[in-house]
Amino acid sequence: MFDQLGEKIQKAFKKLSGKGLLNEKDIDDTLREIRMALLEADVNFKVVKSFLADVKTEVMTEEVMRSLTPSQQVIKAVDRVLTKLLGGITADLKLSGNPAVIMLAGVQGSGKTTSAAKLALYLKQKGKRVLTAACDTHRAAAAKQLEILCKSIGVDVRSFREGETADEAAANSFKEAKAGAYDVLIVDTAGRQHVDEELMDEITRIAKAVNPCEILFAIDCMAGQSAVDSAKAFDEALKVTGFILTKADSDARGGAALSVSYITGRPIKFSGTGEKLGDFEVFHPQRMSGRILGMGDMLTLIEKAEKASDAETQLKLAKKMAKNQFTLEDYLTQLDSLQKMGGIGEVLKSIPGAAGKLKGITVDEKAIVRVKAIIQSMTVKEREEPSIINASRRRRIAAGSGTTVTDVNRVLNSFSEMKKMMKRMNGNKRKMKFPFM
Ligand SMILES: Nc1nc2c(ncn2[C@@H]2O[C@H](COP(=O)(O)OP(=O)(O)OP(=O)(O)O)[C@@H](O)[C@H]2O)c(=O)[nH]1
Ligand SMILES: [Mg+2]
Repeated sequence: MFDQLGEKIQKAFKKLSGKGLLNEKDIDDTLREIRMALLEADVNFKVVKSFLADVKTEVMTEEVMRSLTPSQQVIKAVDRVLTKLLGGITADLKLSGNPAVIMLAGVQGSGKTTSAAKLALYLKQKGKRVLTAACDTHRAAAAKQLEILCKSIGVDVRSFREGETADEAAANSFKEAKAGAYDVLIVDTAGRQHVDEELMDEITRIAKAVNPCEILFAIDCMAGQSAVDSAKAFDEALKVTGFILTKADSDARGGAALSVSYITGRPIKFSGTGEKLGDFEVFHPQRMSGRILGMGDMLTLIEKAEKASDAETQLKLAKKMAKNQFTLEDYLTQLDSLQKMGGIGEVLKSIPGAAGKLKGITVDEKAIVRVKAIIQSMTVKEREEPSIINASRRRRIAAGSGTTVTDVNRVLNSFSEMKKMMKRMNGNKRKMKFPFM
């Protein structure tokens, strides 16, 4: 989402690098470029004005630090102010109550129902027992949607019953959650095209009925400043406790995401980065700023790696590598982890310094799928002992995986190269953690 903005700001920084001392004009020129970049990203003009004033104050008052060049100091100042703009420190969910109630709110189509299910999965993975409540009584299809999503992740749903109003449905869900000893109740509500009185009235009644500890407003990044306006109106009527950025994976310009926290004073707690239920991340202002400024995002990458592959599997693999027993089967496991981390492109983007260098390079994510298909078309014996794969077996594997013999040869050759490399590294008594990192 922030690709263009990041590119433009980084371009402005580039002009500073190589300069010795910076004078006020250099700084003003840079700030002017950043101003353009922010306005083009559809950031609220009031936010832009305050942002630039803060950066200038930071830069002008900053002590000269020996370890930083003048241009690095400007970057650092921008990073600090941008982090503040995005909310400062990471805001955790504050769960309290028995069960703790989280209510989702937002305008129509902003991603409430999807986010309710994503949040349920997120909490389930943290060991919580979650019940979701479908309280969008206006559309029967809405309850069905939540049911289908939650079924796919093994989370219970309580849909509204015939004749219940939304607040009655919420209150009854609360009773059931309590009786069923659930830790968390997630309440999905109805959206409207515009924030109107009727919606406010209904949602206020729901909140009264279940007393949520968190009211999360789903803000659609693609809706731009109008999303910020509705967030503000909503917050004034019913205090929200935080935001979920949705569709952050889109090519939205990012203005809404950059303005909403400043305009409302409420933190962004999560971001939705895709349609799949696992595409959901805790929002870290510091890391997001680093990403926009091209400083990479190693922490998110490490977290993703941990999620994608458990420590035990990694340890087993490391041992196998040390003994030179890494097989095609293990290779397959590694490819799975890589895919779970969002593919090669995502991983590369998170590495500091790599983001800029990736421009114009297209990563062929389908290559992973092809390699996986090839290995999956091999027998167990072949995966353990690739040397037995002769010409006729290669033809069979190619046919089985919908690829060509040349593709199969390429996979086998690169696997054999990889093993040679591991052997050399073992010989050097050097440790190797992950073949892809
Ligand atoms: N790419 C992408 N799509 C998303 C994301 N979150 C939601 N969507 C999609 O946005 C559309 C609307 O999402 P819903 O969850 O139904 O939105 P809603 O706010 O519940 O909609 P109403 O109940 O009709 O008001 C669906 O097609 C979702 O798949 C996201 O983070 N990324
Ligand atoms: Mg919905």
